[in-house]
Amino acid sequence: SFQATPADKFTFGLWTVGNVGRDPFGEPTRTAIDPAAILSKLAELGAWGVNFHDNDLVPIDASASERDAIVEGFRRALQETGLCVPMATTNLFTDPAFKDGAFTSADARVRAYALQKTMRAMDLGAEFGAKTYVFWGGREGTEVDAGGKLLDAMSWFRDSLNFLAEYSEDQGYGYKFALEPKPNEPRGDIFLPTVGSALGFIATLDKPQMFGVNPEFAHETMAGLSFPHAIAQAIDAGKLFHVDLNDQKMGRFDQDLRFGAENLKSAFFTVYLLETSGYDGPRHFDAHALRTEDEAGVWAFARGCMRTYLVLKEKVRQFREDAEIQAAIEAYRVRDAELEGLSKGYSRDKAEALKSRAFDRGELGRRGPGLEHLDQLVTDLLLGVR
Ligand code: 3MF
Ligand code: MG
Ligand code: MG
Ligand code: MG
Repeated sequence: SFQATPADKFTFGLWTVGNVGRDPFGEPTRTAIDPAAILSKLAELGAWGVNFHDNDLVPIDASASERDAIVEGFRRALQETGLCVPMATTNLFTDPAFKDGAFTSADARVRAYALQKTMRAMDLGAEFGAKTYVFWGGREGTEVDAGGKLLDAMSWFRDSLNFLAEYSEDQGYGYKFALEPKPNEPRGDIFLPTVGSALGFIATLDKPQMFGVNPEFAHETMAGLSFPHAIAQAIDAGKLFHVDLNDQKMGRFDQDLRFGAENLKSAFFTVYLLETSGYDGPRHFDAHALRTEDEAGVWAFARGCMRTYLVLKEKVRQFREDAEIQAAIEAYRVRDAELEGLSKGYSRDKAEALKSRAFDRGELGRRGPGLEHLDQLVTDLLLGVR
């Protein structure tokens, strides 16, 4: 029936179903939905949890008593709906103070304020039991490189993340941090633009084991890259700490489309990787209803994200049980125990054996791997005619 249940671990950001349809050229097309109302609808649709930026919940200029009242109300709504808060994050992009970056601002005061705001947001997330803390460096970037901060920006970013990792440990929060790469928008060029860049940067941090990535389908696609390839590399590195599911046409502005709306085959291989790799984290949707939609459209969007995921999960099951598909995959691989032994784990003998081995290059080049056949089987499966 493809009806979501909490066991599916679907989560939405308050900012996603709460999106009011503002864009750079137009005013909001919907009125804001109260967080408590969002929670009860998400629970009714079978979601498991919600995530938020500090200011999705508590306005940036709220007084201490306003904050406490909001937190109390939200806690009640969570109890009533049974939803959890597995992830939290900071809004370091909306306020004009962050217009030229937060952790990578050339203004030391902004960098210090970004640390203060993030520590307070980590406190807020911890109050609700969040265990993953996401860093999307939305304003960490430039349009103008003449300011000469490209190298400084990397060390400022590193210093901030090292500081916040220590803060988490000092407070006993137990956060795992997930860096979310994006190539551009809202900045002309955003630092750490892809999953690969983020993985490279993590290796330079003081406590790299505390850091992983939060890849987003739309972001890798905006960069012209393959999302399944990106998450495969993250999984291989043991760094897939969270995932932002949505969709996107390549080469466009940031669209945040409903999961599966545009690139069904990549969505299928995304679900395949998440479901077969042991990934145990939230299946988080970071997307929003089209600006054309009213509130009914918002809930159709949310239901659609989860439904498509579950349909694709069922397709993954069929894919793995389909004898013809599995035979085509097996036929694609040429196994050779002797050569595989020689190719792995260097020794001088193996090197000599490989160097003196005769290979039939012509034969290697002539072999047809059967990928057209295999890919059509997958197409048939996804089109529902298998
Ligand atoms: C922007 C994004 C962000 C991040 C969020 C952290 C507003 O394109 O994807 O959403 O996902 O800040 O979770
Ligand atoms: Mg995004
Ligand atoms: Mg987006
Ligand atoms: Mg995102």
